[in-house]
Amino acid sequence: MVDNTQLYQMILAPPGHGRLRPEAYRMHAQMTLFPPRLMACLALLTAVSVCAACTAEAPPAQQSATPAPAPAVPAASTNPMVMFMAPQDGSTSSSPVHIMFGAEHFEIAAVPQGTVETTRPGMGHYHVAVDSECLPTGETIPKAAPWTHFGDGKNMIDMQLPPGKHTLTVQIGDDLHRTIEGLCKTITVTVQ
Ligand SMILES: [Cu+2]
Repeated sequence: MVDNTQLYQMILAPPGHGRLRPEAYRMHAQMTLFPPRLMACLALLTAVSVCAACTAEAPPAQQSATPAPAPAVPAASTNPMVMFMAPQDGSTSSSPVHIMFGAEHFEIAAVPQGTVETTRPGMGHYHVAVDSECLPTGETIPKAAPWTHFGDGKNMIDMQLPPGKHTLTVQIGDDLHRTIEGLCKTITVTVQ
């Protein structure tokens, strides 16, 4: 026997309860239309197409692996270095000689004002010497001839030189005027 309350609940069933039925029917229909074996085939096809995509993308991956050594070359050239922008090595010029320095992968900066007790990594200033070689690494560059300090951070000077052949040396020193490994360059010029 179904009393009135049960009948009422059957007629006015909660909406959620009502939706379960069509859902179940849809699932049943899917199982009928796409039985597990077909679903397995579809899954396999999907896997094959994914693998095909992998194969298609494989050649670019190999191509990008081939030029990989190329960036290693610029990486090696990131070493700090110093050079003469002018005059050219082996050139002849009249006095005063216009001398200009350049640096790569190193920051040229004026020595800080006041008492300097520490150095700033990767920063320094130019020094030039006439008829003198590079000083050993870590040595303090004398504030005397033949050395000229560019503690203001400048990179050029017009220098009076006697006629004849001269060597010019540019060497970077840190804020305590100590030489840094690899940051020295010597050229030869002839003054008319
Ligand atoms: Cu100095």
